[in-house]
Amino acid sequence: MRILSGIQPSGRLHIGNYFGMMEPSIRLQDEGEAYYFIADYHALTSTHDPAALRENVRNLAIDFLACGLDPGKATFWRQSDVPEVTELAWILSCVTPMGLLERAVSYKDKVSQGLSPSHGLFAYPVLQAADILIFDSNVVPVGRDQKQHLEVTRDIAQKFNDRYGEGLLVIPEPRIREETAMVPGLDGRKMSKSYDNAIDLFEETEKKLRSKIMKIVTDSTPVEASKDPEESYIVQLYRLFATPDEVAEMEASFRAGGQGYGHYKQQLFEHVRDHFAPMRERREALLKDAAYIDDVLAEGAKKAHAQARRTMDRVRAAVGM
Ligand code: AQP
Repeated sequence: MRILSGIQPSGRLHIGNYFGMMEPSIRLQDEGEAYYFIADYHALTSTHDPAALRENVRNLAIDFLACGLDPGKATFWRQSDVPEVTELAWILSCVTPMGLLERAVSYKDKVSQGLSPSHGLFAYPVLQAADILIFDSNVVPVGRDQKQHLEVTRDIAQKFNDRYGEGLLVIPEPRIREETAMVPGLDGRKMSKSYDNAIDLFEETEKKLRSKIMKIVTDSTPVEASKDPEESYIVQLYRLFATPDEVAEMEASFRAGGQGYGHYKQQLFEHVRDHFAPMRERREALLKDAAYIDDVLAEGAKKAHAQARRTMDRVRAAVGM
């Protein structure tokens, strides 16, 4: 089984990225051949400062390694080190119906958030399809926001196979875990950099982390009154970090009343801090080892490149090149 996933170097990572993509990818690296990449071509749709892009790539590599990505098990590279994906994206563009892309909600979302409506942003799902298909990927671990893009990838692969030959491209399956499919942000919408509602994976200080968590939106139920845990973003986030017993205890305490939301936020803060403490420590060490990061990405690029070339030989021959 080949597992593939990518993540954009478009700024600081948040715990939605972690639970939606990074943590499942890290777990899956023991279950098959894992291929994970830093999607810097994709980031060009939103990051236009070259120095910032370089820095984001490096920081993302450090953060992913600190969280447990093991380059001994997984191939880990920078997307632009395998430029063949852009060639495949063009070839796939020629079998992609416009209607398929016009229906993509993510393009409309991003434009409504203020991103410039470039052709790159519109064609983003085709490049994403190329990323996945060039590595003959079987399984793609993602958050729920990527479900439609995965469907687009499957449609494009099928259209290519219908035109040029059954079985030429492997049709991938998304892997979306219900419990972490949509991590809520401070305001209950999907946690996202663009909504300014994110808790960073590595907030600069404990104080900053705590003050972020204290900003989680709550209602005005009085301290002594019973509260509905199902309606609380604090509980939704707590479920990601606490044991089932701890969650049951918090839920019971919500229903019983007698505690203010600040009390529960403090509990959540302690869990988040402790969960990421060992990773934070590894990150400090990695920050001092630039050569190691360069080596990991160079080694990963070599392996990914070899695989991409094999697929491209097959694809070029199939289309008549
Ligand atoms: N809130 C989330 N819950 C679960 N999964 C999430 N992902 C992102 N947010 C959540 C997953 O993270 C992976 C990387 O996605 P990306 O590189 O495309 O980043 P993104 O989705 O663009 O992240 P943001 O913060 O939402 O960025 P902006 O604001 O720029 O759009 C994907 O697997 C995604 O599902």
